Formats: sequence, C-alpha cells, structure tokens
Amino acid sequence: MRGVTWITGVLLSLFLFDKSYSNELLQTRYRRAPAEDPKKCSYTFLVPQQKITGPICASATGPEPDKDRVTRMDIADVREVLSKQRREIEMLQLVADVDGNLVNEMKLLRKESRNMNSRVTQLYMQLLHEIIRKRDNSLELAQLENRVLNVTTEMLRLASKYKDLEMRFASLASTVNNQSVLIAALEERCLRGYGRQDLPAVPPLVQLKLKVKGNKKNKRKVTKGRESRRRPELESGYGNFIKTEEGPFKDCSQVRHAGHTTSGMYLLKAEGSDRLIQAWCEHKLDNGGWTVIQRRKDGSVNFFRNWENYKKGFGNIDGEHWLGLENIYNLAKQGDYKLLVELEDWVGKKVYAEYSSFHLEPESEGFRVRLGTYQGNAGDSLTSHNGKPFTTLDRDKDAFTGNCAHFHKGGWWYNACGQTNLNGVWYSGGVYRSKFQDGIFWAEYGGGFYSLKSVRMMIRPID
Ligand SMILES: [Ca+2]
Repeated sequence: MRGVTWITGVLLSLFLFDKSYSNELLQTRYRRAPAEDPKKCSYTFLVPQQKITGPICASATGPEPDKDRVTRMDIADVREVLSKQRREIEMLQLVADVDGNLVNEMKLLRKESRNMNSRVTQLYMQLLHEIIRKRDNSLELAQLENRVLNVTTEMLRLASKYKDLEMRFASLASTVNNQSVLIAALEERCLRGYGRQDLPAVPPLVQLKLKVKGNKKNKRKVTKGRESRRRPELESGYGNFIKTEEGPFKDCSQVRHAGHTTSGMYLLKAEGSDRLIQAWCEHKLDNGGWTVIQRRKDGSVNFFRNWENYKKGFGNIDGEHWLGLENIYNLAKQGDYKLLVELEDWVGKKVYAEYSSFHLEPESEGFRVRLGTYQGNAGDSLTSHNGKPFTTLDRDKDAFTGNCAHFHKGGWWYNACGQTNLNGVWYSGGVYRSKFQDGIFWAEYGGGFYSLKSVRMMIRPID
C-alpha cells in the first residue's frame, strides 16, 4: 500500500512539474513573469535523488541571452564608440585643416623660393657680367698703360733729339746773324773804300740775343733776303663786326664793362674827339677790354708808309692794321692806360711785354711815346724808345744822322735807330737775310734778324 502511494505521488509531481515548466518557458519567452505573485500558489515537490552521471549545466544568470537582442548597454557602447570616432574625425579634420594651411604655406614658400632662385640667378649673371667687364677694363687699362709708356718713351727720345737740334739751330742762327752783321760792315767798308764818302751812315745793327725760352722748336727757315708774303688768313674770331645798339664806346674796356665778351670790331669815340674809330676789341686775353692799336700777322699790309698814313691809320681792322697816331693819342689821353705787346714766334709761342703806363704826346710834339715800367717774359726792347717822337720816311725825328725809317722800312718811335721794329717788313720763317735789319724784330726776343710771326699792341686803362 505504501508503495502505491509513493508511486502515485511521483507521477503527479512529474505531471505538474512538466506542466509548470512548460508554462514558465512560454511565459519567459514572451514576457517576464512578475517577481512575486501573491495570489500564486506554491507547491513543494519531493523529487527522488537522481544519480548524476555527467556534468551539470547550470546558469547562474538565468537563461542564456539571445544573441540578436540589443541591450541599452550595447547602444551606450555604440554611442560611446561613435562619439569617440566623431572626436577622432574632428581631430583628423583639424589635422587636415592644419595640413591644408601647411600645404598652402609650403606652396607660397615654394613660389618664393622659385622667385629667390630666379633673382639669385639674375644677380649671378650680373655679377658674372660685371666681372667680365672689369676684366676687360683691366685689360684695356693695361693696354693703355703700355701705350702711355711707349708714348712717354718716344716723347723722351724726341725731346732729347729736339734738344740737340735746338742747340744746333742756336749755333747756326748765331752764325747767320753775325755773318749778316759782318757782311753789312764789309759792304759799307768796301763802298767807303771806293770813295763813296757821301753815303749816309748805316745805323748800328742789333746783335743776336737769341733767348731760347721754353720749348722753342726749330721749324724756322732762313729766307735769303727775299720777302715772302702770304695772303691774309682770317683767324677764328676775326672778321666779325659786332653790331650793337649801344655805343660808340670810349674804349674797349668800356665795351667789356657793358657786358660784351666777344672779341671783334666795335665802334669807339674818344672823349673830346668827334672822330669815330673802328677798333678791334680783344676780350679773350687777360680779362679782355684791350683796344688793339697795331697788329701784324701775315704781311698782307704794307707798313712802309708816310706820316699822314701813320697819323690817320691804315690796314684792315680784322687783319693787319695801324690804328693811327691821332686815334691812339685821343684814346690814351682819356685816363691812365697801360700797354701790352704780344709777340708770337714761328713755333706758335707767345711772349708778352707790358708797360705800366702808356700815352702819346700831341702831334706838335711828334706823338712822343711815354712808357711806364716794363714787366713780362719777352724782355724789354721798348724802354730805349721811351720819350722818342715818331719817325716816318717823310718825317725824320729820330736821333740818328740818317732816317731810321729808311733803314727799317717802317714808322716808329725810333731812337738811333732801335731795339725793336714792329712796323717793319713781315718775313716768313723767322730768321731772315737782309742788308738792313728791317724785319719785325724785338731784340730781346730773337735778335735783330729774327722776324716775328705775329705781333699785337694793345692798350687798356690801368685797373
Ligand atoms: Ca734822323
């Protein structure tokens, strides 16, 4: 009996268990059962102990979770991952931005670098060009130095040769001059020897006083007693008559003070005189303002003239001329004037003789010349004529027994007769041969037988 009851109990428990388990499974699958249901009955089954032969599979967390179920935690995890990824993206974006800026900067730098390279290339080319140019210059300089050296050597050689020739010339000129003097003396003695006692005395000849100053060269040629005349050649500046509304001026100094600086012909009228004078004003020499009273340059004008001609003046104002004793007298009496004598030899060298004062006495006194003291580099050959009246072929007022104008073939303030003869015969070439010393000479510069190439006499008020 007891055995039947036990078996019935077991079967009932199994049945209930099976039913309850099946319900619970269904409920768990579709819904969660409330934690406790007060109305629910509780059963207690007694299950016979089973023999455990294998591993027991039990879960502490209840039933195994479904793999497809998305939990909040999963969502949170995903969100966290997403936000992390977003931050990373932002970071990457930032990095990308920075990189972009860097790229731009890099581009700019590259561009700048290219420009710099181009500039450096340009500068390098310039430098190269400069170096080449300098090298060329230095080469050229070296060549020039060589040429200068060669020329200097040649010059020294020529200077030495010239010096020798100059000495030979001086010696020959001296011989020629002394022979001329000797010939003249012999001629005179010869004539006197033949009973020509009535012959007029010949004035003493000026001995040669050849002063070789500076670089006098020896292109002078001896003309044997023959006058050689050239056609006049107008020099630059000559041949211009300066037309001006002003004037006439009292002298060329006034012309200069009126602002005229061009040398040329101007119209003058001396104070106290009604006579208009055409004169050459020299404004290029020594501050200008010089009135030219006499000029020789080419032998184009005959200076062997009478008193009236010398009194009134003759020649061409832009060439050879004599301004006239009357005009010179009128000009020089206007104030304190000085005289400048310019002499040019046949190598173009110019020398000067200046006299600190200059004026003429009136015609009644024979236009005596009054001179101040000498200074200059030509030597003083005019002081011996100081105080002497003017002599022409037809008016002999000199200190010589004969007429100096006859021997010297000119008109001058002769003494007996002269150390200078600026109105004499124009000889070409310098040293000349003549029976008398009738050339254009200045004894202190070249002697009596050296005829100068050109001469000018000028006056200007004393400063
Ligand atoms: Ca006389």
